[in-house]
This record gives sequence, structure tokens and C-alpha cells, in this order.
Amino acid sequence: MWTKESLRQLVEEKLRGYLFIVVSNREPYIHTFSGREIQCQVPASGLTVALDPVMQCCGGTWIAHGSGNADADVVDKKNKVMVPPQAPQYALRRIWLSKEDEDGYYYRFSNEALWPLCHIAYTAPFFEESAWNTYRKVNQLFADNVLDEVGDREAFVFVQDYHLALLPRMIKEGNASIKVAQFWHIPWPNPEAFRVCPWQEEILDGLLGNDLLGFHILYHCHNFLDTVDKTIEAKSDRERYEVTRGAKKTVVRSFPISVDFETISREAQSEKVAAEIDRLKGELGISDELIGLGLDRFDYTKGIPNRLRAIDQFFVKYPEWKGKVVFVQAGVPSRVHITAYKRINEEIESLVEEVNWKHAARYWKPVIFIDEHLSPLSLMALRRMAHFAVVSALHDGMNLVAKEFVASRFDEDGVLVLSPFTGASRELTDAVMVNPYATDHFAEAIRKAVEMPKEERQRRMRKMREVVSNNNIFKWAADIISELVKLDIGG
Ligand code: GDG
Repeated sequence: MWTKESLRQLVEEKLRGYLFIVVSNREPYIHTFSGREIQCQVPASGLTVALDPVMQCCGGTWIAHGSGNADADVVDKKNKVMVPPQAPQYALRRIWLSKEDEDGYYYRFSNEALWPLCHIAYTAPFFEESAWNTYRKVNQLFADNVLDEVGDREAFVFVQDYHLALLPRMIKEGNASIKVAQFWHIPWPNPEAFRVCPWQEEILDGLLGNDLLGFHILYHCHNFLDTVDKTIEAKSDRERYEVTRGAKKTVVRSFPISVDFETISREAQSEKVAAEIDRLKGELGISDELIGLGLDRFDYTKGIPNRLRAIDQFFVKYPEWKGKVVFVQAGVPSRVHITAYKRINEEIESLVEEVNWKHAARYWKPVIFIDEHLSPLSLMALRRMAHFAVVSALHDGMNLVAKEFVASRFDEDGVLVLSPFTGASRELTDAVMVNPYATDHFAEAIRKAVEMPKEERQRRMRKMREVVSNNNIFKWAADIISELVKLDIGG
């Protein structure tokens, strides 16, 4: 089983002498002003949650967009600050973007074009030439920072996600000796869906600058190879999962991302969590009701309206559970400048209101809605106090909320209701699977979760814990590093 320690040893052995650099849009720690005081926050992002423990273990430099209003106040001349603040382990190098650049590159191209393009969740992508030009410009800015950070040293650069599709090629053009790998955290669609993108060739060419390109599951690798075959001049080898474009070879592999199981499981047992459970229950007015939990970054891909409709249907069909089950829907609004996100936030709020109005009786209401950034302690308490958790994404690369729920349940209890359209469903086969589009089935799945006998809950949870414990985040990182080292990564 991979641990922090064995990963550290692997890095020391295999990457000795190499500078280890992670590049992503989102930074793992954000400094913001609260009045005149500077606070440090951990963002609600699956990517940073997964990679922070890896960086804490490997050391090196993480290059990302400095998005906090106090970020510039805490960095040195090289725009660097050591993190985590309580026990510094690695350097965070911040890149500054103007409002216009952030708008074009992050909001309009990454999140109004690429995000819906890859998720196919019935929200159409929106392509604008000016956004694309800014995306290219900002990718070049990231490349300039990487090249400056590397200088003439030997380096392994690990690029993250869809915001930086052009970066690998740009890095290689600047310095061909740098080893470059990229992990694509969201699904890769089929070629028919991808071909609506006017810059599909440029994006594929950028990604084929990588030595190694990773997706969560094999299905996304196949979609990627199909897209390459149908779109650009390149030779793809289906047996070896490799693409050759010109003289450059890119190896394509699946690496299901995960969480730091041991740490989550240990922290879940602390007395602080038990106290937080009591505090939260008091604050939310919960006594002995069975608690259902939804915890998401509010996004139209996460299937939150579908979930609320299923809860409504559950109480319509099984009114005997009124007053005995309460559903806590927590999470944070994200990307609020984008119209589709404003709409989903409004839809969620109005559905919560509608379901509560329809079913509420005396002091009881079916849905408790928390739309604020919660501390890691409160998130842990919510996962621990839930009888069941619902992850109902319409399409999701992996979904770490599902794995975090499993990792938190050291008591081997709790039911996971899971969408088959998440990457996580390939591994967590002992969850109660439900198609979030099928409201009646969904309501039945909730009934099953509520009524499941303890022995069955424990049997399923034990198996899921074994899976997440074996395939933890350190295994994910170790597999990527081992694969990279295996390759002939010179050219
Ligand atoms: C992308 C892919 C893939 C949620 N609310 C709060 C909060 N969270 C945390 C959760 C979890 C993270 O945010 C969300 O992770 P997900 O994996 O569910 O989703 P995305 O952000 O969409 O991540 C996804 C992931 O990348 C990794 O590859 O799994 O498929 O879409 O850790 O616990 N965190 C805090 N406050 C909250 O209120 N601090």
C-alpha cells in the first residue's frame, strides 16, 4: 500500500536531481483580507485537495494563479510563499492576471467553452475568438513562468487540467529537455461532441506536447485517442496507448485520482469532530432525525436539482418518513460571474424553497440548505453525522466527495448513493447506484439508503473503504511518476 513515506522514497530515488513543479490554474492556499487581517483559505476544489498532500510529501514548487486579494502581500520578490502556512513544505509561486485576462482565459474560454464541451451535461459550450486569444496568451504566461523557474536545471513539470491545454507544447518549445506530464481532471468527450470546438486541432496539438497524458478512466483515454484519429495528423497506437505526432510521442494512461485515506480516516476520529457534530446539530436544529448529505461545489454538472426533485418524490411516496429524515445540502457557489452558474444557483435555491414549502410540518423541514464556505472540520462533521450521502453528478471525471465520505467512515457505517456517470462509480461498486435523470428510481434509491439494515451498510462500507484505502492519492501520484520514469522521455 502506498503511503506518504513510500511516495517520498520513490521521488527521492527516481526523480533525484530533478526539480518537481506542479502547474495549475487554482492555487492550493488563498490569502484574503478579512478587514485588515490576512486569512489563508483552502479552496473548494477537487484538484487542489488531491495534490496538496502529494506536494507536501514531494516538496518543490507549485505555480498557480494568485487569486486572493491579499496574495501579493505575503510573497517574496519571486512571487513565492512557503505553504502550508502552519508547517511549510513547498513553495507556491503566484502568477498575476489582470481582470480582463482572468475573464477571457478562466471564465469565458476554460469554463464557458471547455468545461461544458467536455461534460456534455446539456449546457452548451460558448466559443469566442477573443476568449480563445486570451487563453493562448495566459497559457504562454504560465509557460514563461515555468521556464524561468526551471532555468537550466533538469525538471519534471506536472501540468493540471483543462485551463492549460496549450502549456505542454509551449514548455517543450522553450526547453525540450523538460519532462512534461499532464493530468486532465474532467471527462474527455467523444469526437462528435469535441468537434464543435473551433480550435480542436490547436488544443490537441498542445496536449500532444506532453510526454505523458493522464485521465481518470480508460473510457476517457479511448475518447481521446478517437478524437486524435478523427481530427489531426498523428499516429495512434491502440495497443500501447500512445500517440506519435511528428517526432514526438505521447503516452496516454488512466490514473484514477483519490484522497489521503489514512489522514481523513484518522482525523475523522478526533474529539474535535465529535464536538463539531454536536455544535452543528444544535445550530441546524437536528435531534434524532436520519441525516442525508449532499456536498458539492455548486455546478450544473453535479445534478443538485435532480437530487432535490428525488427528495421531493421520496416524501411524496413515503410520507411516513416525514419528520424522521432530513437532508442537508451544503456547498459553495462557484464561477458566479457565468450566467449558467447564476441560473443553477437560483434553480437550487428555488427548489429548496419549493420542497420545504410542500412538505414542512411544525419545526421540521425536509431540506437544510447551507451555501457558505465550510471549514474542513465542519465538512468532516457533516460526513460523519450522515446516515447516507448522495453524489448525483450528471457527468464527473472522478468526484472526490464520494471518496472523502468513504474515507471518513471509520465506523464502517453510512450509505453512499452514487451516480454511474462519475469516475468514482467504477471503483465504488458497493454504493447504491442511481441514474440521477430517473427521478422515480432516485427516490427509491433514497428509500433503500434510509431503510438499509446495519449489516448491509457495514458490508458495503467495509468494501468501499478497502478500495479507497488501497487506491489512495499516494498511489495515484506514484503510478504517474513510475510511468513517466519508465518512458523514453528524452524527445
Ligand atoms: C474536479 C473534477 C475530480 C465542497 N464544498 C466545500 C468544499 N468542498 C470540497 C469537497 C471536495 C472538493 O471540494 C470537490 O471535489 P470534486 O472531486 O467533487 O469536484 P471538482 O471540484 O469539480 O473537481 C472532479 C477532481 O477535479 C479531482 O480530479 O474528482 O471530477 O470535476 O474535496 O470536499 N471544501 C471546502 N468548503 C466547502 O464548502 N473547504
